[in-house]
Amino acid sequence: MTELWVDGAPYVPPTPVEIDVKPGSKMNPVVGRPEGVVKVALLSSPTFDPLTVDGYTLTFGKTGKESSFLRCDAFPADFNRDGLDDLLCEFSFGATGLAVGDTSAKLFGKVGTTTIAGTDVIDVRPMDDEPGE
Ligand SMILES: [Ca+2]
Ligand SMILES: [Ca+2]
Repeated sequence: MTELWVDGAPYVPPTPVEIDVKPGSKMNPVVGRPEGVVKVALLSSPTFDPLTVDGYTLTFGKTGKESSFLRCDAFPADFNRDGLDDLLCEFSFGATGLAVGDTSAKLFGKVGTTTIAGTDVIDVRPMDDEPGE
């Protein structure tokens, strides 16, 4: 069996986690304003507690590797009403590499030595087009 090595360590594929760009919105319209903020909820599952993620390892954007992290809420909330508390984090749109016409966004982060990965749809709108929900 061939082992893939990355940066001197065996490659372990990221653990998929569920994320929700703009909780409460399905199409996730985001105005492409450089100073804008994109809210992304990290959704809990029986095997994933977002509070165990080190916020400063979170990257989010077109490829998921963009250093756009701003902050996470201090208090978790249950955004998808499944009884498990989720964590809302904020990212700087200008650093996401996302542009008008992009339809998906990715997120990576670390829990200890485990890499997590999530993706969601996004609808990047021109700056003169205020989005509906
Ligand atoms: Ca959403
Ligand atoms: Ca939840």
